[in-house]
Amino acid sequence: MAGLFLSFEGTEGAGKTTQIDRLEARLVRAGHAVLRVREPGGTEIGERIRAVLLDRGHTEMAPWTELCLYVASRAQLMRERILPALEAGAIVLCDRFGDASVAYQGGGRKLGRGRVERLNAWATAERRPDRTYLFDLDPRIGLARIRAGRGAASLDRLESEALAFHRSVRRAYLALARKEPDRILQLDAALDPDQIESLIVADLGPRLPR
Ligand code: Z5A
Repeated sequence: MAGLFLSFEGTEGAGKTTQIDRLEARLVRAGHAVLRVREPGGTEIGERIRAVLLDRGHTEMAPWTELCLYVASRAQLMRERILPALEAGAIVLCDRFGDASVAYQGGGRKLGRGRVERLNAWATAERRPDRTYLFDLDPRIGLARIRAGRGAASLDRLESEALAFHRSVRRAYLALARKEPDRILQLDAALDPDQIESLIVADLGPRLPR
């Protein structure tokens, strides 16, 4: 399939949105067709699922319910927006994708990597990102960045989990990066934003459509 599918992953406050903003602007300036989406969400149905998932009042949500909702949002996003954009030759910038379910639900909620990966394959028509940028950061630093930016009262349901949960998520992401070094580029998210941008641009250059 034509097009280029890029995903951006990592724990909270690691700087994904900051870098996607910069990359999107750079690619559009260079004349590329770009689709930018986020997970959960990115479609009308997905944004409604997102509201259910991140609602701090939903403390009773079972881990399997949580996983199925993330995967449902992904299935919709894939069919409605990502696959058509790739078929049209666009560069897709996706703020989180299937690896997030492996890390958060497989690792953080302890549902197991293999089962989450099988669900992901089914929901995404087995189309995986061509390249994934993993922003690795001590969760204490990431959560402090979010509190400084938004205030502690605005943390969503997942962000409000205990530090041990966020550490499990980080370990699961690092295990994925070790397992798939050809797809996943691990970045030190404690670096300065300009340095991180340079690393991404250098890596992406040879992969861009001419
Ligand atoms: N989730 C899941 O459990 N399972 C799944 O399958 C999927 C998701 C797909 C979605 O939240 C939640 O759903 C997420 C995972 C879970 N939850 N948690 N917890 P979201 O979409 O609302 O948020 P997010 O994806 O976690 O993004 P974020 O936390 O808002 O952070 P970010 O995009 O990585 O960072 P940022 O907004 O670019 O930067 C945060 C702050 O740090 C900001 O003030 C920046 O100015 C600053 N910043 C950025 N870069 C730097 C550097 N390099 N140095 C210093 N400061 C920086």
